[in-house]
Amino acid sequence: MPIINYKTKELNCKIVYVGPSLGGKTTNIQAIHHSVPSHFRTPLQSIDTDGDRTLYFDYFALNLTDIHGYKTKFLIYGVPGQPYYKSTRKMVLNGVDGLVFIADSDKYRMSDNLESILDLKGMLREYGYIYEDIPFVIQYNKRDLPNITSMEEFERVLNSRGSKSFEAVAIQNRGVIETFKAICEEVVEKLNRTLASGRSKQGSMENHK
Ligand SMILES: Nc1nc2c(ncn2[C@@H]2O[C@H](COP(=O)(O)OP(=O)(O)OP(=O)(O)O)[C@@H](O)[C@H]2O)c(=O)[nH]1
Ligand SMILES: [Mg+2]
Repeated sequence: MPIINYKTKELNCKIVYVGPSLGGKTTNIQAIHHSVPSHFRTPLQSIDTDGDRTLYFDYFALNLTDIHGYKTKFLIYGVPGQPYYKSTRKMVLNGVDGLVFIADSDKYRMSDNLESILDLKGMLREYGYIYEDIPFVIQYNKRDLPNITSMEEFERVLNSRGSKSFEAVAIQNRGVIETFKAICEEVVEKLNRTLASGRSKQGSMENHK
């Protein structure tokens, strides 16, 4: 649920990049951050890292133009993929409005992809969220590697929801923006529905005054 302040006409949407360790979450977020003009975004904070591995989380905020007269901000987060950092992942997932699952195409990492998506579903359940209700996009990253999982297998094993999915080579900036655009569109669509129902509720309350 986005944080909507009807009084100040501001709203914040939280998009979280999830997926197995070393799958390419931070690489995606860095590429998106780089592609946005600096006056639209805050500096990228990669809080606590060890080489390529995120130990806490990545974060930046993107200021959008108004949506329905609301000053809208997208808050972009990347979690640490290593199984050990579950409590941090869970904390970052609190209040999520949109999810991007970054899968690793390396054939030998299929079990890690699966473990990661099950871990995600478990945490969402613990929060009382319904996985199928949250805007969700999948990216099959590292398509440049020699031994990769086929798209058919990926779709069958990871994409039970039939969500939008994209092939990517994040280190070459391929598929990164397409994936980000897709999740933004899904989040905005849901937001439009939320705002429309908020307006009709407000209207019916005013009618009863
Ligand atoms: N070959 C290849 N390597 C990639 C690609 N995308 C990312 N990498 C590399 O994979 C490694 C891990 O990428 P990160 O973006 O740090 O992975 P992460 O998902 O943030 O990992 P955690 O923070 O541990 O969860 C880095 O060395 C990247 O350069 C890709 O498309 N192809
Ligand atoms: Mg990372």
